[in-house]
Amino acid sequence: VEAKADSLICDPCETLGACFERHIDKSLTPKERDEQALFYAFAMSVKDQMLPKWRATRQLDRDTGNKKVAYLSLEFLMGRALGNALLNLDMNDESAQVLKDYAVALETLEAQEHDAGLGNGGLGRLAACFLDSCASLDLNVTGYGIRYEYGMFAQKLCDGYQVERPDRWLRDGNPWEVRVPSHNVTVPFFGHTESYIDRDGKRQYTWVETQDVLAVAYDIPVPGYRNERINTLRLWKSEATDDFDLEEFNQGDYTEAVARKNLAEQITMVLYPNDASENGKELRLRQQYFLSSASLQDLLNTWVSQRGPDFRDFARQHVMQLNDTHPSVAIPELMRLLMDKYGLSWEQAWDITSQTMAYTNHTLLPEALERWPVRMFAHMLPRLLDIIYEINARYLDMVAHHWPGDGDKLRAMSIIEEGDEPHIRMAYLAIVASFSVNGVAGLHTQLLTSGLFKDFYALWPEKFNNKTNGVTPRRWLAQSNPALAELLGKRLGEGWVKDLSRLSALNAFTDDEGLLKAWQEVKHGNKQQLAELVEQECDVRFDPKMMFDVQVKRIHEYKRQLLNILHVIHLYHQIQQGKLTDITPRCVLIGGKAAPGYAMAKLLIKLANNVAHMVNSDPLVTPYLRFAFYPNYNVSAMERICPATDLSEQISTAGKEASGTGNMKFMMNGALTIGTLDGANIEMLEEVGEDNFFLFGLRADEVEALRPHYDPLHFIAKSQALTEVMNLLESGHFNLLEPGIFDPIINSIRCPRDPWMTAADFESYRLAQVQAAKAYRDPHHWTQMSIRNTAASGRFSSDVTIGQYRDEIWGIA
Ligand code: DL6
Repeated sequence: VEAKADSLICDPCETLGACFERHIDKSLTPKERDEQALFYAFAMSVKDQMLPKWRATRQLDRDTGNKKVAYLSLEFLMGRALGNALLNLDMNDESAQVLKDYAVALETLEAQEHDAGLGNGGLGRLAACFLDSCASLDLNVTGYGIRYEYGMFAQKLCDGYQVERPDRWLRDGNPWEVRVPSHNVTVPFFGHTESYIDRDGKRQYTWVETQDVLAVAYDIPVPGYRNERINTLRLWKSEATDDFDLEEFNQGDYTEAVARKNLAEQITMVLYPNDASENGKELRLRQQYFLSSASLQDLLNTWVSQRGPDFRDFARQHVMQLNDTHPSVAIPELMRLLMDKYGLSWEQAWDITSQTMAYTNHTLLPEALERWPVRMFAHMLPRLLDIIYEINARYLDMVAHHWPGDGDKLRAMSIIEEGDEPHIRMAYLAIVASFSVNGVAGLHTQLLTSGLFKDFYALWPEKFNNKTNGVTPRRWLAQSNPALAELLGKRLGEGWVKDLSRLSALNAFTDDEGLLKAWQEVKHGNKQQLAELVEQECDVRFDPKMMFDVQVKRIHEYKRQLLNILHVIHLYHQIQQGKLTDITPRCVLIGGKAAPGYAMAKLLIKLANNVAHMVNSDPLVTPYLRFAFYPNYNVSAMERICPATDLSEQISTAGKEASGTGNMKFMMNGALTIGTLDGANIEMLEEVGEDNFFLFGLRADEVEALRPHYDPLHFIAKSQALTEVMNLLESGHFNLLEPGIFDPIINSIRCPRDPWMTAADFESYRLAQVQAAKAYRDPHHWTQMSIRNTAASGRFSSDVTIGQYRDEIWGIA
């Protein structure tokens, strides 16, 4: 959708109502005024209301010339924008008033908005929470990302199997974006490098005969919470350049020109739907370079337009935060631009690059650590490969100095991994060139510095730091749980939205019967709403009187949805056997998407659905147990799910989940966690105390110690419950019409090389579940624990995390 020039020149004094009327009159005939069209017009009006402040923010940042941060990320999982904008801008009441005249409810319009699903899961959603916190803390931070035409796929279930459908989220237009052609840049690909001697006798390099792609900027406003700041999320769209077309046309090669145009446009066509696994595809590298180059050119162009081509102050004024290694090709690209375009020497360019780049690691899983074939770089980004080789050569000199005569160390630490097919290790490149490297939770950072990046830590201990993740309390409490927000407001005043540590004041009221009752009523109301949604989406009836036990996140073996399903099978079996002591009626909900090529994850979805079918169709079982798989789990679904959850499942194999952020959303909304000592669970447990958390399972060091002699059969034999579960699963009870389909799952549990050690943790998990069930039977005590969880969640506001990035990495005011 092209920027509507007229919306840009709206009268700054125009009210929301007048603005809405203008949009409706201008663009809609009375017949066209359906809910979708009204949403569009309304969102345009809200955006119009933001324009003066947005402009003023840009002006202020230009005038003050303060240091600025570019948050580079291949993913921004923004979800819907309307509710969040109205909350932050304090326009809810005004909106309701305006919409009264049109006889349409605000919620109805909000429901029309397509989720901006420009991310896979935790990493992309973290970027979105960070943008909200940066704006709310009044920080000059711009998000740079890709405007994918197709976001995260829509998940359908067909006979219990996941089926992927394209997500054309831009189908009805995007009212929030403004196309900004003045920021267009071109990004080169392919071609080759040439060198020449310049007038000063110095050797210079150029990258020639490139195929250039146009990067077009689309800006999205990011309003701070009740302040004057509106930051920008700048998303790049790839288009064919005009020159490129013309040249081909002139040669009369029409079809070739059109085909090339398609190639250019392909770059930003689709988000890769792989969470925590290597993508490895050429198009993915093109996306990474496209984002990195366009964003850096944009920053350099802005600098040069304000300061001229003098870069002596540039490093003092900029930080590029790399959200994982996905945009790490920005490192050689910044070197290239500074040297080849602006004539800086290697040393000058390196000083700037290594003082401005900061890298966040989000995973320890080896398959998620990016390595690109040298061959692919040589073909697609030849000039960048030269630069990477040079960075590596200089850096290896330093390694050789530190570990003299140690060839193995050189090989192990080299940015280039040797072999039949040499690869570039992007994490190593990112560490070498960054002034800061951070993990996303205490344990994760500790495992990075003692394991994966141990040698680098020995070389540069000062680079490494931890920044435990957080989530924004605006979206994840104030907006998604209005009933609880109101209750908190009554008890604590409104200040908690900006300063979540104020929630700790709740601890003083855990014996206040009035609060306990109100807390229970809020949860019950939220559960009623979720029950309606589950019935609508899953055709399963959830009873709000039962415990809501929820695990929603990407489907991955390390997250161990399997452990949860095995526990459901155990409960089902117990109930069928009439062993009803210790049974607390519960509704179990699992939701999440599997990467389309991840067969085991997809099979887990099928297993969950088949087990759910058996559970829900047995009238002896359903009074005690119901089980549903929630299809197409996304940000908007989570907004409905987390306020209604009693028990949050955070059950990954210890040492595998870098942090988790869903765990924090549930905690904020008063769910109790059943979890392992993994990721940020550890810090959550520290905050809330063992009495308010259901802890189980091996610790990370125990997992590693057990690995060499892991014997799942021993754990199965030792646990009567697990033996029975395995027998039932192996009998084909859940797949009578499809014999053998679950064999890969069964074999994985029985396999001594099972990296996730499901069998090892089952019994401890089951016992923790018994504790949770027992605790739930005492509503008074459960509610106290629930309040303590919310009270202890202040540390997990992304405002706290961003405050630490600001002070300890970015050094901005
Ligand atoms: O840091 C955000 C989020 C963490 O909370 C999750 O624990 C972690 O699994 C996730 N990592 C990824 C990996 N992608 N890559 N690379 O999404 O990051």
